[in-house]
Amino acid sequence: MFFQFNENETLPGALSCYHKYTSNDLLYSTSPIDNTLLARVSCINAEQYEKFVQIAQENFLKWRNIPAPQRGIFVKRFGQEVQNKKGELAQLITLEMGKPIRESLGEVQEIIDICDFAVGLSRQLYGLTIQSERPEHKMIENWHPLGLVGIITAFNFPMAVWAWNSTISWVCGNVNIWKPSEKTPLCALALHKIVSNLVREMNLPDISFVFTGDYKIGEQLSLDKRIQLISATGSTRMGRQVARNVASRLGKYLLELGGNNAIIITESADFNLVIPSVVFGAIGTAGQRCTSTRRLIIQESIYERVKEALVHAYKQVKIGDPNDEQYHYGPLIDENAVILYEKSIQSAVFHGGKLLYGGKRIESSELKSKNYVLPTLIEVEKDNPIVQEETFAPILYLLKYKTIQEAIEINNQVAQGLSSAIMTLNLRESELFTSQNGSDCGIANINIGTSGAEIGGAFGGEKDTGGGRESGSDSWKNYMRRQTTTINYGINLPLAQGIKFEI
Ligand code: UN1
Repeated sequence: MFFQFNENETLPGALSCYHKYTSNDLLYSTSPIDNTLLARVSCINAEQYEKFVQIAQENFLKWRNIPAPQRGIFVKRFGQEVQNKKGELAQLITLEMGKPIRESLGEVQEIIDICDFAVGLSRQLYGLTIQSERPEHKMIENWHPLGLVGIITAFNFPMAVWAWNSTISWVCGNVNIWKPSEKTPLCALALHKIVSNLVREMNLPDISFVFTGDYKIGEQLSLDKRIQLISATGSTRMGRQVARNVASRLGKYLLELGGNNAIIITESADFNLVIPSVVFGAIGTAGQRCTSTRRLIIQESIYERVKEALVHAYKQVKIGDPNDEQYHYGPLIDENAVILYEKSIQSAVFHGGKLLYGGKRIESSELKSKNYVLPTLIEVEKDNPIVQEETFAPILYLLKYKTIQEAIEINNQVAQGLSSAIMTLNLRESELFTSQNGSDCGIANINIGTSGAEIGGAFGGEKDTGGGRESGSDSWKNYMRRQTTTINYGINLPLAQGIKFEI
């Protein structure tokens, strides 16, 4: 495989190298499929941190002077390299993170897609021209690169989320420092190797750095004044800390945090769409997407029918080695995730929830680790406290509603505000759901589920989800600074607001 790392090899621009056995601070990358140790990866130390931030600053001065469309050519080449290695990159995601191979291929496809998007953007970083109130004056808006951008990512999308940020940030003229999840450092190093080879080949400065380590590296980046923007994806707890740190130095941040996503199933819902959307949303990636469906809000007249259809569908779900395409999902990321799954189920039941399906870890000699769990359906009342929690596992809570207003209220009653959906053929319901009186989430879908967003839209959500928008639409504006210029092309100096000043 192309992503083999040699002992003590240092990648250009990276601080990470693969040590077989060392006593330094190490990350242990293990496969959740069978708990084998894949690699020990060294964490960066203080000296390396300093050295590489300084190099990044110097390289930014060169990179920002390369015209944006030429920066786009680099991103285009990067996308092509990723396309050439699509299968191997997907295998690495499945190996290190455990998601089904088809989903890993989808994740790599997201990288290729965002590269295309960023290349197009590299010729479209438009500012406005604005009418001046003064004679012989005009106003224009310029967008300039920010500088250094810190990208903190989670284990569940160990490649694509970095790519949403990095590719757009590159065409905007920034140099990126990536702090990947400590659970998936190899995914980061594999992509970094592609970037490093390419910058060498294209004779460009190093514009990408990987800082491996635990949360302390993220903390250091968020407190570092030299990093103009921190884009962080992960838990709300982590996001709050990053926001506090970055705000204390008045830096910029972009947060994409937890979701607690619901689908409203109305009386008019098309059943052929309902079951596949719900099942993919709830068990895809073993329920470890931030867009995973966690709650179903079902109209009471069709409640029993939906419940029965779901129990029937859940019985068909196959769990096993994620490399084997016959399985719908593989292991959870680690033992800790299984414990959280078990605790959430216990809590749901303790507070009156009724377990309809699943609810336990799978004990089977065919599975090579104990990280595999059954998909779980639990009937709950809307005041069950567990409904407020985001558990990264395939647990789906079923709730009942009477009126569409009540359904929207339940949708919005959680702290998070990432994704939401309604299944309806009724125009009034779908329009209400997507109106200012409807869903309070960043994503509000009609007749599709909550997960699997395309890269072309702005991705992110409100409230505890952090308020940031990444990926498509005009998210690029987060990665640049705006400058307003007023130009006087006349021989007089009229002041704005008609103020008179004579000397
Ligand atoms: C995430 O889980 O952090 O919309 C990102 C989706 C994917 C991205 C999820 N395109 O489900």
